[in-house]
Amino acid sequence: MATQRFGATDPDLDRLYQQLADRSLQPLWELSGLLTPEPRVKGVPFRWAGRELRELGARAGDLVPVDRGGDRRVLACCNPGLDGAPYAVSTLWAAVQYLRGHEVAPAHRHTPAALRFVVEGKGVWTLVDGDPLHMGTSDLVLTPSWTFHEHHNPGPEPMIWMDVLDLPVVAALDAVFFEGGPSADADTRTTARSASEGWFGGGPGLVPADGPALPPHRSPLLAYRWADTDRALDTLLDTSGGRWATLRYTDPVRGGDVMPTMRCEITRTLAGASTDSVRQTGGRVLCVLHGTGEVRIGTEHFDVAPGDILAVPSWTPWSVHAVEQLDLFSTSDAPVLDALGLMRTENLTSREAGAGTRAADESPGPHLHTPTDPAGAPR
Ligand code: GTQ
Ligand code: FE2
Repeated sequence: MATQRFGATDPDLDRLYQQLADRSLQPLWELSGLLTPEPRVKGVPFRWAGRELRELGARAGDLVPVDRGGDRRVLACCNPGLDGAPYAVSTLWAAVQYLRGHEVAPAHRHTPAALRFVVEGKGVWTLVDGDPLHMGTSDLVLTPSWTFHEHHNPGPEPMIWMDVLDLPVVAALDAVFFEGGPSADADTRTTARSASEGWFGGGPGLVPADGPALPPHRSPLLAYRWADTDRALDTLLDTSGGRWATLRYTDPVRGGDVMPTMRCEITRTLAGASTDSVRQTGGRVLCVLHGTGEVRIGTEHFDVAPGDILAVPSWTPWSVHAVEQLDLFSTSDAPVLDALGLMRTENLTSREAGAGTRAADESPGPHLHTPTDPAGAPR
């Protein structure tokens, strides 16, 4: 595509504009929309209904073999504001993957990192560099950048789950690499406990004194089990006395985010309670795990049910209003913004209410500050 040619009534200036365009140059003074007062966000608040994702996933299971296109039977959530790009928000891929009974999605690896979150069903094993990780109901399973992964469904029942990848970020950096790999032997794919959990999933605050070398850029623990998450949420709510609480999934040894590009959190909101309305820079994808209620994103209000996937674009306020107790899994690109000093957060509820006037029963859960948060950033 040729460089845009600007026009001017002054013939000398017009000639300059022609010369600039001929040399692939543009005058900044004619350009607009670059340094905007606030982020100009193209992605829109959106919800993909869990019921439809299940139906369409199953339909794809009937019609499409697993090997067509990227070795995976995946339906990508495409934000309608993103000009057809297959991304849920500008920085995150979100999708559902459907694997029929006795199917195998073959081994491959790529520089974009992935995570799997299981809303319902169980029985698939994901092998990550050969380590078999069971995908149980409500579990979080990681496949970090450049790790080989393959999905095996040895049982008769189909299974569907959500994938989130940092693909848009890696693609924007022109750093996408992909290669196929050999699939593992059948007898190594269904062990009860992965090596990753054997080493690093021993228990709260317990890590091996002489364990294997830590991978430099991500958590050595690759599966986060629902029994632990559920118990931790109850304990946190009980301790804080709040009506909602958020847990962050972390590297059990170093305490940071599970992967360098994606932050995983889960928010439990008690029946009848509402979370604060907050916004932050960077995109977020939500997945409803349990319960019903309303998720508000910008000016949109979505009545949600388990399996729903929602897009929260950058700098867009969002909040949860639980009818039944509501568990909401969340992935954001916050580690990227933190690392680059670009994270800004704003709590619109406490700003409206003024400091100290918030009702006691609406007090938020404890805030987890990351060490890289700039001290001066609004929160
Ligand atoms: O399961 O390996 O949703 O490679 C997109 C790309 C899932 C996967 C996706 C992938 C995978
Ligand atoms: Fe993959």
